[in-house]
Parts: sequence; structure tokens; C-alpha cells
Amino acid sequence: MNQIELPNHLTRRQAIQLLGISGIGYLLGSCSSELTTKIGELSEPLNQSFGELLVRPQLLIPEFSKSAIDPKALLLNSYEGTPEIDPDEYRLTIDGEVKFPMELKLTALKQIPSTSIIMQHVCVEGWAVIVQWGGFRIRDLAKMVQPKDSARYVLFQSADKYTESWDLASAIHPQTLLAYQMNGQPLPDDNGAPLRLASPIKLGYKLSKWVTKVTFTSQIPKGGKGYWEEQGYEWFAGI
Ligand SMILES: Nc1nc2c(c(=O)[nH]1)N[C@H]1C(S)=C(S)[C@@H](COP(=O)(O)O)O[C@H]1N2
Ligand SMILES: [Mo]
Repeated sequence: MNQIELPNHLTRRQAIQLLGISGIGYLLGSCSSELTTKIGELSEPLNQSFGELLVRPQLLIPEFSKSAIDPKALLLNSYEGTPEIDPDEYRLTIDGEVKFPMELKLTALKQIPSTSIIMQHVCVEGWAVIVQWGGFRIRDLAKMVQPKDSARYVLFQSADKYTESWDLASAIHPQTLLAYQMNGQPLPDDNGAPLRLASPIKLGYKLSKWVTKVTFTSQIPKGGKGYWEEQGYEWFAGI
């Protein structure tokens, strides 16, 4: 794998075409509890390939307004403290069952169309806070690396050795981001800089900070469900 500014297998135009909106209408759910039931009942997406999921509308969680953001209420939660990462040396590896594995610098990652979401972060330890995250959709990253039909899960590795595993449908949900901004500012180190997961459809412990590797896979390896999941926490952890 080369360290590159733009995906080396694709011309800039091809990359932009891949990232182009494909005319899919997303359904808007009316409340998040309704979504919980629906996602909870859906076993089907777990058996669908990236191509099939792409054309399937996914329910969107209603977002909060800017005035609801409460920066002071965000508690930090890290099992091992903040790892040291040099942003210039940082690379995100995307590998596994994909057609185009890549290793991308931050400058390349920031060329992926960015978006922002204002959502509630819910930690099972009993706190919740409204946060705004800015970054890019894993959905768009997936369009660049092209998961093979066999891919069903996405594994995330972090610089502090934290691990997570997600079902493919949740990972490529249009509101699931890899974020590099928080509340309109560059993402603070303690909150996962340079890149962390953010998504309103999963509990806090699914939202890995300091993500260094994204692996598309057909199987979750033994012992690889996730740091907390291996200690008994629920794997799907949908909100
Ligand atoms: N790499 C890594 N990611 C992690 C954790 C961690 O310890 N290491 N803790 C998780 C938990 S339990 C929560 S609630 C959120 C907390 O995010 P915050 O510290 O930005 O508030 O990060 C999650 N992501
Ligand atoms: Mo948490």
C-alpha cells in the first residue's frame, strides 16, 4: 500500500464520481425510539452486501439544534488515557475485504466531502450530552475502497489498543461519521484526535476514539467483538 494524497487506484474524477450522490432518498424517522425498534427488528441488513445496502434507504435520526449543544457536559471516558499521535505521521489504514485497500493521510481524509451532525452521545455509565461532530461519512470512505460482496462487518482499531466491531449497515449509515471536529473546533486530543467515530445510532462505547485502522470483514475474529463487548457489554448497542 502506498501513502498517498488521493486514492492511487482512482483518478480524482473517478473518486469524485464514486462519492457522488446516487439519488437515494433517505427515510426520515419521526423519533429515535421508533428507530430503535426498527433497527432492532432488522436482522436482514446483517446479511446484506455493501452494494445491496447502498440502495436501501436507512432511517435517519432527527438531529438537535445548535442551541442544544452543551460543551461543558461532555465527560471524557477513556480506559487508558490519551495516546500520543503526531498528526503529520498519522495514517488511516483501510483494509480487509475491499477492492482498493488504502492508507490515507489526514490531508487526504479531509478531501472526502465533510458533513456535520448534532447528536446525543449516550454513555452507559449514566451520562449523555448533545455534541456536534464534523467529519466524513464511512459510507463515502467505503465507496472509495469498495468493500467486496463478502464484507459484513467493520472492525476499528485505535491507537490506545481499543477495538470495536460494527455491522456493515450501521457503519455505512449516512449519520455514521469519522470525525475530526467537535462543536465547531478541531477535535481535542482527549476526545479522539485526529479521528474518531461519531454516530447517533450507537452507544458511547461503540464510538472509538483515535481510530487508526478500519477493516472490512466477513467475520468478526474470536476475541474481536470490542473492548467492552468482550467483557460482556452488548454487541449491537443500538440507540
Ligand atoms: N479508543 C477509545 N475509544 C473510546 C473509549 C476508549 O477508552 N478508548 N471509550 C469509549 C466510551 S465508553 C465513551 S462513552 C466515549 C467517550 O467519548 P469522550 O471521551 O469523547 O467523551 O468514547 C468511547 N471511545
Ligand atoms: Mo461510555
